[in-house]
Amino acid sequence: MKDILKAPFVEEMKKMTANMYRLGWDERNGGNISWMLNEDEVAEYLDIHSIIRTIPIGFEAKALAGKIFIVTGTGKYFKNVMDDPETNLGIFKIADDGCTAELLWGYKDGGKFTSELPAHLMSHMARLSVDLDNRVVMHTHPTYTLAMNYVHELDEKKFTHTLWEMCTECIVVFPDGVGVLPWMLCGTNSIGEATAEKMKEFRLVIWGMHGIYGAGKTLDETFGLIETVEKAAQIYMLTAHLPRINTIKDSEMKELAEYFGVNYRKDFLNL
Ligand code: 2HA
Ligand code: ZN
Repeated sequence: MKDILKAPFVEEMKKMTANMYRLGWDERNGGNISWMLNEDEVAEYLDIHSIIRTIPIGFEAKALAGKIFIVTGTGKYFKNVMDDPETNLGIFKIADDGCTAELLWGYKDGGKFTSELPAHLMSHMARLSVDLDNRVVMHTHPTYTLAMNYVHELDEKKFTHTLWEMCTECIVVFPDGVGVLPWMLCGTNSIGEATAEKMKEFRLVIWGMHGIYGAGKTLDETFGLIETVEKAAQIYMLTAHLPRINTIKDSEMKELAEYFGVNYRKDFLNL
């Protein structure tokens, strides 16, 4: 058996959480990440039939039965994952009943997965229903995106349009736009269900006055989506109080999307 602490998926989680912490997006226990792993790869590091303990999930995720996830722990700080991954992360398999997590590694202090597991697993199911290659769901509190929530209308079309106007790359990176939820109580099945509903349409979902969810094939791709939104939100917040003299026109955004061959939300442009 190879050393789990040297597994690429543990290494990547360490680097990603440290990076996000340093960006100032994941204060205290803010943020959480879930990543569906390849069973054969995990089996090189762990006996996938040796269950440390079982943890109730709190809802039914039948479509994910048998799938293995690495997930950040509840109450744990991104800042601390690098030095102690075995306490701050866990790897578990979803049992056949779809309602139980079978812990294979981690949460060493008796802890468990993030309180946002409903939003994560429901989002995995929603994304997989439209993209079989989706593997990652990431939640974080990016500073400028959050700031923008307080001064910009929380309307999907308007929010996306403003972001697209802020950087030339935006419509190419997230042509599907950004879904927006109003402020809702976090950590609940209800916000999980609402997020998953949006995830059928969008890879990015704003949680009003809380943060953002992203989904993608890899950690890097998912981070890149959120990072691009955050950059656009930063430009917005640096300019929103100043007279706007120039902008990227809708006709230019259309030109970009067509040149790069992306399937964009045509109804989000005013043409
Ligand atoms: O896990 O970010 O939404 C801490 C949070 C809750
Ligand atoms: Zn949060």
